[in-house]
Formats: sequence, C-alpha cells, structure tokens
Amino acid sequence: MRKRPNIVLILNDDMGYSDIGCYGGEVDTPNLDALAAGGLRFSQFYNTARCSPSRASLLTGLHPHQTGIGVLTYDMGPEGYAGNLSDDCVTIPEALRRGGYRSYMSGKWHVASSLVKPTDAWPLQRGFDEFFGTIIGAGSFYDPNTLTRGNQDASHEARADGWFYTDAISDQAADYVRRHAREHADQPFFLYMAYTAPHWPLHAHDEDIAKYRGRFDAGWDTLRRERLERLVASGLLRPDWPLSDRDPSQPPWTEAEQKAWLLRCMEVYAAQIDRMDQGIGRLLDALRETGCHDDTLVIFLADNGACAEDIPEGVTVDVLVEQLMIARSHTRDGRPVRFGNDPAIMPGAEDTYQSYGTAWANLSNTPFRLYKHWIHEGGIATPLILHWPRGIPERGGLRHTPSYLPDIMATLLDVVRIDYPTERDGRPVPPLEGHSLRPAFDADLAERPPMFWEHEGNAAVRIGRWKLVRRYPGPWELYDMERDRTELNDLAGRHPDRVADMAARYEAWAERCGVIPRERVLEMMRQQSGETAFWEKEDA
Ligand SMILES: [Ca+2]
Repeated sequence: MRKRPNIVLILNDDMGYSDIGCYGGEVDTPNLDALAAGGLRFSQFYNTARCSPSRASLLTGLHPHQTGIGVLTYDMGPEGYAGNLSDDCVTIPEALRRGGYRSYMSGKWHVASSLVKPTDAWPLQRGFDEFFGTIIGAGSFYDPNTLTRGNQDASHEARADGWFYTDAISDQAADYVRRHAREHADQPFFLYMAYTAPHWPLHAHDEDIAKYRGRFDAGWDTLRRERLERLVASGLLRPDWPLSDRDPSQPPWTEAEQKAWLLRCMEVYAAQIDRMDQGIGRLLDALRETGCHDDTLVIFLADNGACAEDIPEGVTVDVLVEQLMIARSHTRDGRPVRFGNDPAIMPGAEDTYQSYGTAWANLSNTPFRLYKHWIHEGGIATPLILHWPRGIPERGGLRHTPSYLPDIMATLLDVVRIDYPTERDGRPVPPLEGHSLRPAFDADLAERPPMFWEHEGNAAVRIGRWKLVRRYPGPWELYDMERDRTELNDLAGRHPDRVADMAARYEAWAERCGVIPRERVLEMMRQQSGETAFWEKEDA
C-alpha cells in the first residue's frame, strides 16, 4: 500500500475574509496565492468566531461546547464551561496516530486552562509527538508568555537575537519537516502550524511595515469597494451581493482624524500577514526539498473574522500583564511597554501594544458585516485553501459548498481512510459532527447537512440557502444566502414559520451539544470575576 499523504494544517489568528491576495486583499501573500493557484479556494467556509472555540472544534471535529471550550480557556466552575479540552473527545493527531502518523505542532494552542503547568490538555498529552509554541491565546510577538517546548518552559528561547514569534513558528515547522524526512521517512506526518498573526498586538518588522507605506492611503471606503470588485472578478463572490455599509460607528475616510497613525496601524497589520506568508514559503521549501510537496495536503484557514477590539488607552498593566498574562510590562532590554491605542505612539515595535480598530477590521471583512465574536458573515467567514497536487486534480478551482470547522477532521479521516474512533481511553466519545469535503475535491456538493453555531449567545443555523442568525441579545434574523450573502435584507418578518422551524432546530442542537444559555454564563462570570477583560465589556 502506498504511504498515506502528509497533512499540513495552517491556521492563523483574527484575519478577515478579504485580506490575503487570493481573496481580494492588498497584502502580498505570494505563497498562499500559489497554494490557491495550485489547488482549491472555498468561498463559504466558516469558523466559530473566536480563538479557543475554533481551535477546539478544528482539533476534534466537534462543536466547541462538546469539548469543554464554550467561550475561552477560563474555568467557569462546575456549572459552566471548563475552559479546558475535555478528556472525552479525540483530537486529529490522536485519530491519525492509529494510522501510523507522527504529529508535530508549532504555534498557539489555547485550549488548556492551565497555562504554566503541563496537564492532560496540553499538546503532547493530546496526540502530538513534538510541540513548540504558546499555551496562551495572545501576547507579545517579541517575547510571548507561556513559550513552551514539549512540556517545558522555553521562554529563554525568545532571548535570542532577532527572535520573533511568527518566524519561530515557521522555522520550527520547516525543521520538523526536514527532521521527519531524516528520521521517520517511513511514516506520514501531520503538522499543525498555528500562527498568532495578525492577532493584536500590532507587532512587525520595520522592513515589512515599510513595504506597505502608501498601500492603504486611499482609505477604508475606497479599499472596501476595490476589494469587492476583485472578489467578484475572481468568482469568489457574486456580483449581485452588494457591499454592506461602512460600520455606522466609524467616520468616512475623508473625515477621519489621525490619518498617519491609522495608516500605520493597517500597515503593521498587513506586515504581520506578510511575515506569516514568508514563513509559509519556507515551509513549502522544506516540503519540496524533502520530496513531500506533491503528496502533502496543505490546508490554510483563519480561526475567526477580523477583530474590532480596541485596546483602550489607559488599560491597566495589572490586567494585561498580571491577570491575563497576555503582555510583558517591559521589553527584553528593559524599556517599559506603552499600552493602548494612543495615536501619539506608532505601533510595531516591542515597546508598543495596540490594535488596528473597528474601521480597518471592517475593511478586512469586506464585504461582510460584523467581526470576531459574532456569527454574522464578518465573524465566521474565512478563506479556506486546499492544496494537494497528487489528490486534488483541479488547479485554481473554486468551491461554493458551505462548510465549517468540524468538516476538517471528517475530511482528513476520509482522505487517509482511518475511521473516527468511538472511544478514548475506554470512554465513549461523541460522534463526529463534521462531514467530509473529499467529494468537493472534484466538484461542488449538491447539498450538505445543517450547520449550527453559538458563541456568547450569538448564534446561527444554516440550512441550504437559509441562514437564521442572532446577535445576542437581539432577535433572530433570517437571510437568503443565495440572494443576500452580505446579510442586508432581514426576511424574518416575511417567513415566521421558517424562523420558528429553524429556531426549534437550533434549540434542539444547543441542548444536545451542551450550549449553556448566555444569561447563565453572564451570571457565572459576574459571580466569579472582579475585573472584566476589555474585550468583554461591550458584550452584555
Ligand atoms: Ca482568533
């Protein structure tokens, strides 16, 4: 029997639908574009709107609530989500191990509640043979917290001259590929590369930022129109879907103030993605050098839509550094880090800690509405690129089949012909929730089973062309996604029976999968925590 194909799963963090070149964006991503040109792009692939839930769903083929990761990785107590990957689910590397795979991970984990002490929810205990990366969900790109190798603290590695997290993730992944070829050539491998770019803070190299000087000067209104034109021209989106309005909280570009600072924010964001793409290029070089390129299935996607969270001026160091551990108070050479979106400080360097804000996130998610956290298209629509020269015959193809994260596990197991396990350590695991996209390697599927989402009370059901979606605590909205992908014309009032039917299906799904009603989650959070993280403040 021929050896099973290798699998490289590349995930990035907080990126919009239309930032990369092959999805209509201004960012130079020649390596991702080449993967798209040599494989498939999906126009309607969806994540789960937030870092931890998306990772949990991706890794297990289940819904996040079934894995213990309902919101993030904070333990809510016995009545709430554990915030820790459950023992009663199976990860992709655990499933693949049964087929002789060796598994490697480089990058952000973010599905364990214990950040410093290794537990059963850390990568090596969840099927990976080797791990280098961070356990926590965010941090400095120059000196992240929880940097770990295997089960050991590796924070000293960030002290090396010129160290940068995006590069470290890329180079570690390429090194795994080369070492695997030398030491385990008889086995196939699974490599999970989980970048933190372009999640805030806005950290990037001067030479990458300089490349984008002037690239965004036309401003968000013009650039949103241009992106949509390119998306339509490429065939990813249909010409009859209009651009959503600019976020109503944001001014027209012509009236925006602090333009020099605003442009710098977007230039740094672009540079973060650019740096990731450069690293993906080095990974692809390693695949070519080792003769693996043609028989490796490479998958690229983002964990949630672009992020509109502002890092407030005056955010307390106590919260970021001490409580949340997502920042360092000082640079590696001892200078204080300046926190918050202060237009007097240009972002990018190690002593800054900023985000690019709502208006640019609105551009990143062109042509859709809303952002990370929400289940409207801006929160969950992601690029999905599949590249496998030996297994996918088409080059540069497009697929419009709606699909989402649980489908990845189902697809991989289908591709490598390994059954999904029924138990883990003698205990039963929930049946796989996803459906294989392998038939879509050849052509779009005629139909697919319903899809369901919930995050922080925001929720949706997609059945065929219909999407029922709710922005918590608001009412259900109903959209015809064939006519109105940008969710501009709410048809709930015209189709009350359809709304009632889909809402009932949602409730049945939520009950089955262990979704805790948002009211109860908020009550538990109020009882537990003193200070609320800045990204949760606007939520209730
Ligand atoms: Ca994320």
